Amino acid sequence: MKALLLIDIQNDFLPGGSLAVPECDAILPIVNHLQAKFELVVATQDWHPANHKSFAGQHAGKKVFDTITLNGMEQVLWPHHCIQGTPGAEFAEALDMHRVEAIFRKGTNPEIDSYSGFYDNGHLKSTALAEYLRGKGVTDVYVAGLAADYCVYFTAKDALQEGFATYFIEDATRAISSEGFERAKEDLLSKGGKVIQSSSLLA
Ligand code: VGL
Ligand code: ZN
Repeated sequence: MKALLLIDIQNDFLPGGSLAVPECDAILPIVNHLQAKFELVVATQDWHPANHKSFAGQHAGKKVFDTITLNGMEQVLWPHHCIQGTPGAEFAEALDMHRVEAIFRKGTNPEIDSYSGFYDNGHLKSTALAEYLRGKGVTDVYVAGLAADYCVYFTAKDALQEGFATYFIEDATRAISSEGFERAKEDLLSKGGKVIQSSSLLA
């Protein structure tokens, strides 16, 4: 059974948002069309408290995109984004949510970032997404959404590690950096993931 995971398609990552991913509005019609091809559609939602330690504003003298060590792990510092209950954290207006059966929120612990829909970045706590998918009989996971080089990539990597056949739908995602996009694809391919185009599903 195939599931489509819609990763973090939220206002703050869209044009005009605080952490806008270049050209990402192009994915919206694609992810809306794709949903009809899946028996199960699930979304993730980046959902940070206002004092989240991934925000550059929480660290005196640091700026956006600096890298620090946070609780023993490398952490990129981001602009404020996807703060719980704010418009920036809402799903994109143009995203069709009718068929989304469950929403997995992540990034709620201020002390640790959480790119993957399955685990925080330290793999300390699970969201139970893997158990949810297995409980639904899912064997194949297709990832789309934002951003390709962070949350989509980390979700796909964990999906592979959890034993799901994993497909990264290249044209249904956009990256923060083009180098990051290439690195993500290469790494997923090396781990047994597949990189596909939406046309192969829509045909
Ligand atoms: C994301 C950076 C920080 C993402 C979330 O959804 O890719 N990136 N928080
Ligand atoms: Zn975030």
